[in-house]
Amino acid sequence: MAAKKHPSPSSPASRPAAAVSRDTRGHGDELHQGPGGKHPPLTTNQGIPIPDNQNSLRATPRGPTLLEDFILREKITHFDHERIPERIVHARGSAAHGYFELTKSLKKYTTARLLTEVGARTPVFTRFSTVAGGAGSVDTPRDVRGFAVKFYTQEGNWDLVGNNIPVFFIQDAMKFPDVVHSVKMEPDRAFPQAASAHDTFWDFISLTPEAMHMIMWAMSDRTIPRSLRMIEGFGVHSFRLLDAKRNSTFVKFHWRPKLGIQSTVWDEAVKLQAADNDFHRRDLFEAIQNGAYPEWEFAVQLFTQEQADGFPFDHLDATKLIPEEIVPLTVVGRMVLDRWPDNFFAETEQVAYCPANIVPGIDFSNDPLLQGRLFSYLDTQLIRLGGPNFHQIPINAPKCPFANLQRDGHMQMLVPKGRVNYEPSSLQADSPREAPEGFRSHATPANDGGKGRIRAESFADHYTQPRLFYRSQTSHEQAHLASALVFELSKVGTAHVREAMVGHLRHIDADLAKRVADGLGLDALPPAPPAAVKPQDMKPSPALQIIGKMKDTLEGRVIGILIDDGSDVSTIRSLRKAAEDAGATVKIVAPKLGGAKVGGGKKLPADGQLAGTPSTVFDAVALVLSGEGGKRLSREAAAVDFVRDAFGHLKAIAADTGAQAVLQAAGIGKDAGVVDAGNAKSFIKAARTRQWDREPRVRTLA
Ligand code: HDD
Repeated sequence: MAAKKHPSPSSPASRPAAAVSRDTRGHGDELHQGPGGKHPPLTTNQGIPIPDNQNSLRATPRGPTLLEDFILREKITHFDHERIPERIVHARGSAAHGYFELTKSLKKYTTARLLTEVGARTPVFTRFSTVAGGAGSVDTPRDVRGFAVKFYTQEGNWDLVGNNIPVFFIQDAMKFPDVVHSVKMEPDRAFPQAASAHDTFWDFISLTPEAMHMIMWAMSDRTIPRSLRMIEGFGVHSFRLLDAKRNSTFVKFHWRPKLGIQSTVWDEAVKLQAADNDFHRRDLFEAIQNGAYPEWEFAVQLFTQEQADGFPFDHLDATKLIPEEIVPLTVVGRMVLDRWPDNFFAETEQVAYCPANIVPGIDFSNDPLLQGRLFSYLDTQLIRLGGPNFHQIPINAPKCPFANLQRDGHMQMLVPKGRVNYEPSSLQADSPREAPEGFRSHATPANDGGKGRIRAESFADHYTQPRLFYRSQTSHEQAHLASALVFELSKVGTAHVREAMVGHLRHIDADLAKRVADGLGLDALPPAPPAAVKPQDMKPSPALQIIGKMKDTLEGRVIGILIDDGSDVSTIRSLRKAAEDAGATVKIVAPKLGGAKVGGGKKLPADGQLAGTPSTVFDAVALVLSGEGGKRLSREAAAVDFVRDAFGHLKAIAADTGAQAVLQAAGIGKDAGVVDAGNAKSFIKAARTRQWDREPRVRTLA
């Protein structure tokens, strides 16, 4: 029977009963099916060709459906199981493929081939994540960012599972479920999602003095990054490098972004959650698609046991960092991310990192937080990925040969041959045997002191390093940090929790405590809790800043130019050229996506429509408008907000004469960052940084 023309093969309601046929091939034939090509036949997972992917098998044309329909059942069953349990932490992430290249050999310290063969490239898969939110949460909450790198080395997979902060909340893995429970949605009400600003988190923190150093970092602008391409990464713990004789050198691992480190301001991060939930994911995707491959330097801090013994802190305590001024960083390699995954689920979701994945020549330290992690990750992957064979999933499988006698289990993908699945054995010439050159542990002398649930006294100083961090910041960053504490604690309903936190701050810095107490409207400073160790003053470390370290560059940044009908085309052109010459990407924003008729009547298409493309997604903005356009847009809230927010977020603004009406409607006066659009050079200069001096004019900081 000839098929009639229907609007969609999946809308049977539109199909007259007479046109229904048991043989449905042909329905939809006349519909546009996309570009031509060589399409493989659609099959079931058993390879059985499927002739009809539109209709289930029914007893009659109008039902019921038959249980016999194995094609339907297979399709629905698979769909029902499409979600696996998400990660309990770091559920939301974005990842990319790339490579690590060694630029300086560490041969003197380690046998690990990836750290000794200069010029050799090791494939990597790197996943960035937020910690607290679910897989579908937003990209820009105030949160620590995970920075996990899987190196597929010739000697097996090495996973460096770090964060963008060099310290952690707790000293012992025993406390991990508690800190995570406290920060996740509260269990009775299931909110807030992806936010630490609530009672349970601050209740736990206020009762956990060891968390104070991490809290300083978490309340700093480090947790509201501009881009994943602009974050630092840290292995956090001390690890060991082992030479051929198994002599050990301690090492801390660092990643430093080539584009420099950069953050947003808090109001911008909040508004980005509305502007683009996927801001960081999209930014990473677009950079890689455009060939602007994100890159990091890989650096190490190397130190001996003797040096460690002389530190005024215990390097095995993950709440402590080693200032660069005490042990400098040596750059030994670089990582380039140059390929977006083909499939999000298969790769980014199923990748399973584990700090226990380590290669010969590298070893663990005794850090009790690391020791607990060595257990946790494999355990979580077993349930998350459904069984003991998840290492066979392509993204997790080593790229070097691997062989052992582990067998069977859920989802066994390999088909091992032969009789021998045990060792020692003598029956099979190709059965795997021990590798004498394989992974060996450092013969670390047993610690003094007996077995027990004991926290070392050398872990007891909880306030010296938070003080070091706070006092190392620029005054702008100190104000941001104090304001972040006020913001978060203002969301805490329980007065004694707010007060307990301010009490801790008194040990860190008296002025910080006062600023936060003022910001919360406390009448008096609450008492400081007893401190096991009196905090010391360490020499400030400017390396802990962001503002002081930002690169003076526009490379990798995005400039938005707002236009409308009648805009001056030569101004647009010269701004675009100057921005692109400086390494930035330019996006045109207009009231209509189709674009605007610029001078000369030619239509310039837009990259974003004004209502859906606020200035939060740009690093700096320009408004090029005719007198008419300026008047029109001064009555358009999206345009007024565009420029008002850019001003409030301390961005450079270029405006021509026509655009002044919009600036006036937004109440924007002149300052060093508001420049004439005709002067592209001064705009680019202003755009290379944020206008920090403007901040006191636009908001009250604690
Ligand atoms: Fe963890 C995931 C980083 C302490 C238990 N962690 C996870 C991820 C990162 C980190 C980046 C996401 C990996 C990915 O992209 O899939 N975790 C850290 C850092 C820590 C840390 C830098 C401290 C220095 N973690 C930590 C402790 C425990 C865990 C102390 C448990 C005792 N972490 C886990 C986990 C996760 C995880 C529950 C969740 C999903 C996963 O492992 O694969 O096992």
